[in-house]
Amino acid sequence: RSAEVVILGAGPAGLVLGNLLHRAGIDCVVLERADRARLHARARAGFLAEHTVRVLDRHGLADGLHRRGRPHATCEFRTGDGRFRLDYAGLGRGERHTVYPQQHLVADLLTSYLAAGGRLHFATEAHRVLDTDGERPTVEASGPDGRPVRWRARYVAGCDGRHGAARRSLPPGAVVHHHDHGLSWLGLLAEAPPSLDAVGYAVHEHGFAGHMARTPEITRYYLQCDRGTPPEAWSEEHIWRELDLRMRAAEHGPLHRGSIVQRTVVDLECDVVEPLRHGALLLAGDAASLLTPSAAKGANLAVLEAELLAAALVDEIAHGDGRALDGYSGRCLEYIWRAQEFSHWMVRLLHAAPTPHGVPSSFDEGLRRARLAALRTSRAQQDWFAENYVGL
Ligand code: RFL
Repeated sequence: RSAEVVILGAGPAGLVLGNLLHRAGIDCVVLERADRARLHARARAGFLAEHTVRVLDRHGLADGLHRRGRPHATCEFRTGDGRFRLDYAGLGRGERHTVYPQQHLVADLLTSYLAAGGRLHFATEAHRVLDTDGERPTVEASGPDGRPVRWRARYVAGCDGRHGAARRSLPPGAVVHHHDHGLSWLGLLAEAPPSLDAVGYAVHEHGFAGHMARTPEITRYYLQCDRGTPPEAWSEEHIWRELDLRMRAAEHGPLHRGSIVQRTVVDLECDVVEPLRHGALLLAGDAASLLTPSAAKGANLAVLEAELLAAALVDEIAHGDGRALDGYSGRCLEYIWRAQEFSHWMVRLLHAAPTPHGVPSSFDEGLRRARLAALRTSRAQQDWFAENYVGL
């Protein structure tokens, strides 16, 4: 089997790329390990930057998002010293987020791609990409029945996340810059309406707690937990008690409780692959760079990179102009490192660095307090925050 471009993974990166290539008349196919029902159910990100919305708008992929997404532009920080709010649409570049659950975006992108006649194979797992330096690289995969399938391509776009086949197929020259913050968050979805009209970031001696709206019925919460905590370790009662305590509900108002319908432990790790191009293998999205969820950058970068990669591949394949493809890695890496830097700063704003014996040093704790104080009191710092929080 063959296609000009074989795209691994039907997440935001792979599906934006697939939609754009298919519309430009480039022969492509998407191979996706999961089935369609699983993709529709996989709740992850929710905060889309204005740049992301502009990209999706430009290509007629934003109908669902405009119908059902909601604008969002406030965050609230809670500590032992009280709380303060930043209305970031009035700061920095004056940009806001659109809250639209990632699984809804993925469903829209899938519908649009398939309706336009795009080729996609569900329940098909890529194992390896071979001959990335040759004329016709090959993807070894297995289909829904488990039988091996081989796809030949001119280019392979690795949009299959951090544990996908693209990462496994990197040549020895690829560098993966990795950082582990040594911190973990229990990520929760509660069947409950949002408890405040803002993203809530709470810093407490028990650890960080976060609140992020998703839909009127579903809210995401995060609770910092010890590394290695199994997702099921805490009872629902214990979870709500910790959320109440860390979000200081007694002081600032109760949280709307509901059943916990999803739990994942996220280790706050991040990495960047450099470069993003290895011959005919090109990386985008989490396959290119993993970010912590601290600043909601991952899905936004995935969309940005997919648009750049689509334009570069169209230039190369349809017009024989390889300049944009040659520049793809360098261009994306500038955005990636900026996003990594801001996400890193967010982690340091919300946590003191852990030490080998677990307790953060009082010095690091002092720095964390100073960061938050600067954000509360300095307009320049608030503008910088707003620009980086929503921008790319
Ligand atoms: P995805 O979405 O992981 O899609 C990759 C797809 O590839 C498939 N796959 C394979 N297919 C074939 N063969 C293989 N060998 C394969 N291996 C994997 C997978 O089934 C999947 O369908 O990657 P993509 O497209 O790069 O998109 C990245 C985003 O999903 C990710 O960065 C965000 O979800 C990160 N993130 C957030 N980003 C934001 O911008 N805003 C947020 O508010 C936000 N919240 C979050 C998040 C990530 C979270 N998790 C998962 C840690 C909240 C959470 C809890």
